[in-house]
Amino acid sequence: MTASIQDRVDAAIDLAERAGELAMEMRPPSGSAQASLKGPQDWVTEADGAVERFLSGELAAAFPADGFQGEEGGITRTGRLRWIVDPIDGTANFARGGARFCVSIACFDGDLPLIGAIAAPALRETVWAWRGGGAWLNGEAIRTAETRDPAQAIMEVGWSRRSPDADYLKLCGHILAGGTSLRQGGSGALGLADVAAGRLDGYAELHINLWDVAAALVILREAGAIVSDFMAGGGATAGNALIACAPGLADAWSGLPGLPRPGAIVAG
Ligand code: LIP
Repeated sequence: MTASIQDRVDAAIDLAERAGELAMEMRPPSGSAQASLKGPQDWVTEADGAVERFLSGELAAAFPADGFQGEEGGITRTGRLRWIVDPIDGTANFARGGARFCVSIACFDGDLPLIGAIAAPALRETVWAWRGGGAWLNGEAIRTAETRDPAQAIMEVGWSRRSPDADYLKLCGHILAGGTSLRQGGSGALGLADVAAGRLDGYAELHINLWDVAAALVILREAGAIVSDFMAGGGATAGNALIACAPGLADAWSGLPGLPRPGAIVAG
């Protein structure tokens, strides 16, 4: 009997939490980063590789016909249904023993986000969603915030050396000029999950990769967020700029420098 979407939902949640336990066992103590650099301010730890290998093996055993793509190993299997994994999102935090990191697992049908599960073990939280099934935080339904005034909003702007600092500062200046409070937490997946849960009113980044956002895209859709079309223009392979926000702020945050309009609901 072929495995169903529900089987994959159950597996995504279970594996995200089990991978989170593995990450916790391997988390370095608080202090200087115990990691190596893949690029400027782009860290990788032994746990990134170990968690990705764990997830790849478990998913291959459970769903052998599905594809697999991980941040560290790339595309290692192909299939119409494909798993996209960030083994540790928020690696810079994780490498210093911090709590703001997560395991992010997504299942796509081609370029259509179907399932997302994000486990943050140090925060004791798991967020998940599946297309048409709603968005959930530890089993409680979640929705985006009802904020409509930028001067009462909180927005996270993700940062990396993948974009010029001048562009980052220009974007932050525009957001601050509207009276919005800014955050930068080091994990795009957790920032996007916070938008879905109403804890943030928006998340934006000038360049973010598919594995960072893959699980969050369906979670945001099911939670009622307005999200720019990440997959447009080759986002799946080259990454993309992204903004996701509460519906009441989509107009106010349209046209921010370097960002697409947040008017598109997530693909499909
Ligand atoms: C992180 C992304 C985030 C970005 C960070 C970092 P990682 O991914 O989720 O969007 O702002 O600089 O790239 O490297 O922790 O998996």
